[in-house]
Amino acid sequence: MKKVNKYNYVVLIIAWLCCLKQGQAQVFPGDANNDGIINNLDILYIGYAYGTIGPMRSSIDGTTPEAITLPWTQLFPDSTNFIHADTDGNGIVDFLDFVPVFNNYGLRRINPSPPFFSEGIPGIDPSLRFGSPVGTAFPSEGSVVEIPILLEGTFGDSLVDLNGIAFSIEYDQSFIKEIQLDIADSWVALDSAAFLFQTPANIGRLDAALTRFGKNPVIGKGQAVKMRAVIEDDLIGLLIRDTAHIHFNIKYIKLKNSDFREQPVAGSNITLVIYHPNSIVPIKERPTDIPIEIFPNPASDRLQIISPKIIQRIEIMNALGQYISYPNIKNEQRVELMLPPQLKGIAFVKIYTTAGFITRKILIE
Ligand SMILES: [Ca+2]
Ligand SMILES: [Ca+2]
Repeated sequence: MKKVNKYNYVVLIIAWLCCLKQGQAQVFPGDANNDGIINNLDILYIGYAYGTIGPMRSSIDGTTPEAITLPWTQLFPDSTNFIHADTDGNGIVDFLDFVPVFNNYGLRRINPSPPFFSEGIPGIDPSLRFGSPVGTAFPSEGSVVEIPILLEGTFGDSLVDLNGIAFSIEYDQSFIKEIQLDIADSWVALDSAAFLFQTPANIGRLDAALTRFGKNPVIGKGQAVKMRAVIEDDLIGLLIRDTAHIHFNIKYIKLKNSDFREQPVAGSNITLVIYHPNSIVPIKERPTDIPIEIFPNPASDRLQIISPKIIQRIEIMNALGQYISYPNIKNEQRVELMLPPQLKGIAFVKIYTTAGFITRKILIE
């Protein structure tokens, strides 16, 4: 992100202070929802108004607040005037209007109206949740771990109506070099009519917004974005124990539906286990056909696993792709697992051994 240079920043602050008395009758470049704070929520408003045209403003430098002399005729459903979405003042809401949000990110005018986040209720509202990590089974220094972030209706089986969604990911930054999102396989962006905004994630938090271009909602479920986390290059000095647990949380979610009304969405969290490079037993990331016994099948609350080779790690995935990991299994050939009570129906068990891995389908009653 481009930094505002010191001089511009001072001019901007002075200009904002001068304009305080005018209150609502100002356009603060980048504050597309006119709440006094420039952040990822503004992207949703620019997205919704995308392609709209209206009166130009007099000066269009993208930094200085300007008095509204000629408001636009279009209003957002919350009564905000579309003029705020034309952040650069050139008379059309388009791609360039995202730029002042990047440049002025985090600035506030005096007496902002901080947003209220109505938290979604798991099992009732749609959810924005982490799926199964993809990548090495034992993340260590320099590893790249990809984790899909799924946006789906209640219990993953209903669809979500969306024009845009903003959210933040908070994470423990001690062992993470960077995290980044992409929309390559996103159901929101299948037709390429969507834009992903993200702040650089280097302070334990990433703010993101995914918006459609214009009033152009989509209905669907599944992967909304993919998170890519890169682990620090040198863990030797950082990790005291064999492993560390890194927590990622999805918070501050605001979803706007086809009417640009707010839909509460439940957030989620995930814990990633990373390994000290000296603690990793070489793992064979290839399938094997060694005779591993898994019983009983159907199972109820526990599962026995007996392997002729040493078991290094076990992962269980339910039919919805939700993932449970038992990473701390080491040097055992016989393992008894307690199954979580909420895990019912078809599940997949992946067992990593020193000879390679196997995947088996089981039924949990
Ligand atoms: Ca704002
Ligand atoms: Ca514009």
